[in-house]
Amino acid sequence: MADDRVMLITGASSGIGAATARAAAQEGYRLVLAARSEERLRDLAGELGGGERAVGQRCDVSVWEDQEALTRTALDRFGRIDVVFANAGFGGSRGFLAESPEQWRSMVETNVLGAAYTIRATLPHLRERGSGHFLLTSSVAGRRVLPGSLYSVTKWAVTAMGEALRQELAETDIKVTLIEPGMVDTPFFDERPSDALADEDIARTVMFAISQPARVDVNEILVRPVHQPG
Ligand code: NJP
Repeated sequence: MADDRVMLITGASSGIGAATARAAAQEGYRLVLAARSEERLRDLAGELGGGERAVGQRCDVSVWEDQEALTRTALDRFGRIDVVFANAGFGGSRGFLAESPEQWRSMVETNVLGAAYTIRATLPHLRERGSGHFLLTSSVAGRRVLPGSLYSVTKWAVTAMGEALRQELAETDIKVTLIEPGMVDTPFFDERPSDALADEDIARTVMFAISQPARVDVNEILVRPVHQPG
């Protein structure tokens, strides 16, 4: 229907983002799906009803012009954005001599700047409407420091970003939620972990946060698999 709520998801081509898209579609959301893998987005948008229900758009979150274009597509296609899920991100090997300087740049630009750009591109619309909901995927690693982990540092930045945004928007009806997963079995890992959460476990936490009454703002949700100690 033309007035169904709209969720924009970055990092929607796999894992947590794709699972959340499926869960949200079940609840009647129209979807704007963003990532760099166009083909996967096209397939997922098709699976979720295509045209009137879901659109996929290539967007490198570290590129401001891509983010502006993404918001434009959402508004041109659906006329509104109710929920913004800034979820794109990736990790790498731990150690301050691991990976390469280029990999570090890309990780910081994706995980930190990318989330900030998503907020910046969509905030004018949410402010104009006076309502809406931002969710940012941080991590358990954004709550505790992991040895030698620049990834953990980027997720601490995302945790701070969520709280900074929440405080900025506290005078409005716009909500902000940090999603902080423990280990989740997704393509995030080159070798798939055992004893991990499933992507749909995190999708359910997102759906929980966005289905609360208007007066309730769930600020953060940290979810570990039962056997994860740290
Ligand atoms: O991993 P994966 P998750 N621009 O690899 C996209 C956090 N997290 O679902 O661009 C735009 O299946 C990439 O798409 P593509 C994690 O840090 C995870 O687990 O096509 N998009 C894909 O859709 C991340 O923030 C665990 O390659 C970009 C998506 O991001 C979020 O959960 C634990 C992009 C990654 O999907 C989703 O990761 C935790 C770019 N520049 C936090 N770069 C875990 N899995 O255990 C990547 O605490 N993407």
